[in-house]
Amino acid sequence: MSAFDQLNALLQEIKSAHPQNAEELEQFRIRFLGTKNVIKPLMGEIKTVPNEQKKDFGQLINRTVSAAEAKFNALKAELEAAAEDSDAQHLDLTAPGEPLELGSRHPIAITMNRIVSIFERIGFVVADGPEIEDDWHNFTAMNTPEDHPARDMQDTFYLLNSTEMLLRTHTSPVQARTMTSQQPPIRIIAPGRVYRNETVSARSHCQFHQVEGLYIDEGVSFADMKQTLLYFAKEMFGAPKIRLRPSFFPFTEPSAEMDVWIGMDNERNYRLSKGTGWLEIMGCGMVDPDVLEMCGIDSKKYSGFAFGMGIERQALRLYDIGDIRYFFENDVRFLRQFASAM
Ligand code: 2U9
Repeated sequence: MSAFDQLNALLQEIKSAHPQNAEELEQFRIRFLGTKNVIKPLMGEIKTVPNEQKKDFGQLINRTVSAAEAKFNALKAELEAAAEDSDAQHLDLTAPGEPLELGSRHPIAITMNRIVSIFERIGFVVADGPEIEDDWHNFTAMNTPEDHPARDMQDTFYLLNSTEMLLRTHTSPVQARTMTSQQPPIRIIAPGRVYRNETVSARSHCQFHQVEGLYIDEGVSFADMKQTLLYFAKEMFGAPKIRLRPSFFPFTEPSAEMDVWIGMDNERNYRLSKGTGWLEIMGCGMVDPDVLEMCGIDSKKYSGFAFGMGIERQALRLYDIGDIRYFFENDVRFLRQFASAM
């Protein structure tokens, strides 16, 4: 048989081949495409072919090799698709699922949610507002004088040297926005992140969280505030009693600091209360009539109380954490410890 005929026979064989499985496909590959394939020896035969047929012979070689490659690739794809199909048919829908990595709530969120839900139970609704505020809502409406140190560039983050726009220093502008957009009764709780230009240390940070509350209606009194805060102290800390000490804030008059009784019958409470049994929790007071008027509320008809507390400080105590910076590092070895606290 001439080299021509042998090649043509191989080409026919390639075209009609149909391996049924991976093993037969491998046999096909070895025979036609392997290092010792059957086409190779015929390539050497080109020297025995008459000159005028050399070109045709070369082309036939190329066609045979190409046909082998094309057939191999097509059959390989076919077998792989069939294997996938049969995998799908063997899908065991009753097999146990892959376990999912569960995240956990951040300790600040847990603490904030606890505080918020205690006030929600007595009719407060959550309000929120922008973290980038204007000077009016953050300071002017809150009765903060022009020369108050909080307004200083040293203490507050202003945007691009603007004197108008800043990162809110408390959540109070949320209450100012509510008062300018609706009339009493107003009973809101404003949780959120606030910013102050402070050196970061174990005790302070340039960002932290607050929950503030505001209640305005006809005839709201200091006694209403005391009773509301006592309810909160009982729910949050299981405290039997509270104590109010005189204080000062530009936006409330009179103003007070609230302490809760945690006692000192164990070492931890003795240490937390510095040997007094009292733990300082929040500031509070009757909303200054000037603040009401500035936000469009008639101070002769309405009165109200407000309070505010820092969340980090509560969470540090609640979980006995020694350094505020842990809250913002997002180290999972720290965060994982609150997985069951919700
Ligand atoms: C309006 C009127 C009054 C919110 C209040 C405090 C007292 C207070 C601080 C505690 C430590 C914030 O976390 S802290 O830095 N806050 O002591 N906040 S009364 O008074 C308001 C708010 C809004 C319209």
